[in-house]
Amino acid sequence: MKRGLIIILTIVLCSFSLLANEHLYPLITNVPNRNVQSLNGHWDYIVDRYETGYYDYRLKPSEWGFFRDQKPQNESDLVEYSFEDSKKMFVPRDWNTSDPELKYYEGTVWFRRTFDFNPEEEERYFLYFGAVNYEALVYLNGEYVGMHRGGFTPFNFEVTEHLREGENFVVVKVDNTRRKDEVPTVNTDWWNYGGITRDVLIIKEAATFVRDFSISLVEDSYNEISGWVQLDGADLRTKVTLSIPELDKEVTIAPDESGRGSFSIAAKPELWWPENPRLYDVSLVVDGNEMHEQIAFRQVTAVGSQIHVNNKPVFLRGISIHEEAPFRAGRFNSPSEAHTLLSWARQMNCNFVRLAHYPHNEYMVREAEKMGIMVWSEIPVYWTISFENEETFANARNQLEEMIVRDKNRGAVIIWSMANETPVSEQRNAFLTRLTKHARKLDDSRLISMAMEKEYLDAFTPVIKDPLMDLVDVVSFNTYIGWYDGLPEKCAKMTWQLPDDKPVFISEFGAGALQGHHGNKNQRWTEEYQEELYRQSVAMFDKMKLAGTSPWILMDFLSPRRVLPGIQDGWNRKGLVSDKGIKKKAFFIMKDWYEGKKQQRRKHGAEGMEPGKTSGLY
Ligand code: GCB
Repeated sequence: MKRGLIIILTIVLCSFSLLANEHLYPLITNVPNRNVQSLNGHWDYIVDRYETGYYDYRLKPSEWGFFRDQKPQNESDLVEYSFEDSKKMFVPRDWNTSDPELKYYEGTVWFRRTFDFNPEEEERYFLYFGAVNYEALVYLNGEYVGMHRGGFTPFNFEVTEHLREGENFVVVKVDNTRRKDEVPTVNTDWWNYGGITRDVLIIKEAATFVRDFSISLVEDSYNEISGWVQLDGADLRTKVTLSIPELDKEVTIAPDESGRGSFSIAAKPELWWPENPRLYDVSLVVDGNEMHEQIAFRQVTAVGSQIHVNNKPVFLRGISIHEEAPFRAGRFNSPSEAHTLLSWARQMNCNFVRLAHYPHNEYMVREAEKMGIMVWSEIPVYWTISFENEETFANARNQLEEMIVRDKNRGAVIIWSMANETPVSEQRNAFLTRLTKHARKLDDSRLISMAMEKEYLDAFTPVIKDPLMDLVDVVSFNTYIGWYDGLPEKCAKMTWQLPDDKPVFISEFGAGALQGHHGNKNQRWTEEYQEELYRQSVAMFDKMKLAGTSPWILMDFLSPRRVLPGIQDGWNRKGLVSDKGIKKKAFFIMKDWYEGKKQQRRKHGAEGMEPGKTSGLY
């Protein structure tokens, strides 16, 4: 009886989790360098508060949903919606900042776009979304294509059979309702921006093509490059030619019957460093079709209490960043906006960014790599996720996979982070242990971390006691001494007890200040308070053995938790730069402290320098 129940439960669970994501095609990577037709632009949209476009009046999924994009054929026809006559929104964009009526909206919006297409025989086509927050149901020419959950990672479907000559239409039902068991859960400190927030593309590929590949230096080696290719399509044994012209290397890869082939090349590439972000062009040719990618070769390891990049200790001069656009509210959606944010980080003397609290736009990671900025990338396992729920785990694992699959070739990414400020419990420990093991299985060439919390042994002795410290490569924690925990002067009294067998990283600290609001150093919300907090914090850090810091946060960001009138008005004010792009006083404390760190490293033999090189200012 009991056994029967377990079997039934398992079947129910399995079928339920299958529903979480449907008909997804294995993720195609290196999308910015592929042959694509963009579907970005103006889309028609219908705000559907009651999901009338999905359910019938018996609350059953309707055959006549909005995905059909019906139009009355004559004056007697009854059709109670019209994409044509609805409002238009530029995609990619969050709806909250593109339509004032939708600023606080959480629910369903239907998007439609028509486009002309000429499918070529023999070619294959994939509909690709950079990200949709949160749930996307996708239809092409009136037919259901598939669904995806998770607001910050890419997904794609094969649509070769759905596309037709001439006019086509794609409809996406987007739902950003927060739900307890999702990832993230209902409670966050950021805006729940809904919509098609990243690029929409049709990828065109030959019958057989390289769907994914990996290339990097062999662990511990500086003179061997290795990796694999994954073919997709009709002839999985087709040979692939991989070349790196600047190294004068070429190798022919013979995939097995599953399309997987590995390679190894003796080569000594110039290394990627923050001060010299060297990228190599790599070309992959299958059946005469060529694809390019730009690759950073480097090593990253944890050695005792230090983080080493290319065998030299580095101090991570970081800053935390949300994916919000400079000079306007909302998600950013262009490389130039990513560049502006990263330029501010650069001006602060950063060599590292913590991309919080979810995988950012691929533009951001690629831009950081080009600029020589190292990256921490994380998934939204944030605060009080449903750790006991197996489906929540499957969802988090899927988001982790999509993040790693997309960015595994980005040498700039040196840390995968599993979670942020999650409350210790047996279920949480088990959840994060499984997730971490999975991450290592997917990619054991990077460091693993998660932002933990401190405890106090006594009034002035903070300590990290998280049981998962043993699991991670870098022990990271957030601390708000001087803001949520006393006044800035409290920092001077602290005697930290930190592990010394692993690198220790402060993943957050900070204070709120309204730019332009001035007062004395103990007056909350003034630039002077924030400045004092930073002054006291860096003095405290000077007494600690740290591998780096990433203050919270580069720029003010929207959050519904932040309601104080006249000060917050919906903004988390811990930015070092205001929402208008103006630097606050504390920015310069951090800039100077990081400048000092740079100089120190320079004196003690430049960090991260290639053997034989002498200049090393980064
Ligand atoms: C934290 C969270 C971050 C919040 C920040 C704050 O510890 O990790 O997401 O925004 O504090 O401002 O309170």
